[in-house]
Amino acid sequence: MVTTLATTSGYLTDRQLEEFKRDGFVVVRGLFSPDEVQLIRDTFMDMNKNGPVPGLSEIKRKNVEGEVNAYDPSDPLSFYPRMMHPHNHPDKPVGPLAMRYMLDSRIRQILTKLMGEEPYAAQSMFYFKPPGSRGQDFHQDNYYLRVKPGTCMAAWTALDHCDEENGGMMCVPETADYEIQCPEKSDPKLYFTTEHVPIPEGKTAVLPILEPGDVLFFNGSTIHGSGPNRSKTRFRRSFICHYVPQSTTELSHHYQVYDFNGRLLSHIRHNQDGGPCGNLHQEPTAPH
Ligand SMILES: O=C(O)CCC(=O)C(=O)O
Repeated sequence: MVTTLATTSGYLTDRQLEEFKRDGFVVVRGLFSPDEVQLIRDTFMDMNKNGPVPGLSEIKRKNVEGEVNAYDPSDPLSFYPRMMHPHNHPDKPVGPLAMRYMLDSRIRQILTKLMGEEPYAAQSMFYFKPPGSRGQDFHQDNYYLRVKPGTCMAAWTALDHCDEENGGMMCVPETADYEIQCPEKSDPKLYFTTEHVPIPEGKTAVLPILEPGDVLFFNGSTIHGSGPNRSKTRFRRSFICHYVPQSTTELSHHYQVYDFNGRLLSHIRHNQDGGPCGNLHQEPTAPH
C-alpha cells in the first residue's frame, strides 16, 4: 500500500488546503504562541477594564430616535461589547497591536495559499464573549463585506479554549459556494445580532474544539455562527480579522483596505450595501 504524506509548505499542509477547498474552512493549530495569545488577551482586557471604550466598543445602535444604547444593563455584553476595527486606534495600546496581528506574515502566507492570490486586510474585531453572553447566529460574512468579484475570508483566532459550552464557533461544511442568502431574523434572547441564515437541508454544523493560538479560516459564503456562552466562569475571547483578495474591485463602504505593508489603499470602489459584521437588534434584550 502506498501512503501519501501531506507535504508541508509554510504554515499550511497540502492536506489542509484540500480540506479548505472541500469544506470552506480549516483550522491551523498553534499559529500564535502562548506568549502572543497572552499579550493580545491582556491588552484588550486592560483596555476594557473600566468597561466599554467610546468610539471603539460597539455600545450604540441607530434607531428612529437616533443613537441609543445597544445593550440592556443586565446583559454581560453591556460591559463587554465587541470592539470594532481596533487597528484604527493608533492612540490606544490595542491599536498598534491589532494592526500588527491583522497584518501578520503567517496569516498572509496562509491566506495567499487559501485564496490563490495576495490578500488585503479589511477589518479587525475583538470579541470578549464573557460567561452568560449571547452568541452570533448563523450568517455569511460576504452579506456584510459585499466583496466583488469573489468573496472575503476570515481569520478567527481563539484566545481561550473554545467548546460548545462557552459558545465556540461552528461552520457548516460545503457551503462555501452557496449564494449569499437574504437572512431571516434571529432570536434576540440567544443572539446579539439580527441575521439568521438557516442551515441547508442535509447539512450539519460542526464545532471544532479550539485551543488558544489556533486560527480558524473560512470563506465569506461559508455559513457559520456561535451559540451563547453557557459557562459560568469561562470567557470565549477571540481576535477576528476579515480579508479580501487583491483582485477585489468593489466592497461595502463600511470597510477600508490595507495591504500587508500597512498602506491604506483607495483604488477599490465602495458600494453602499453591506454593514458591520452583524447588525444589532433594535431593542436591547436581556439574554435568557
Ligand atoms: O465569534 C463569534 O462568535 C462570531 C464571529 C463571526 O461570526 C464573524 O466574525 O464573522
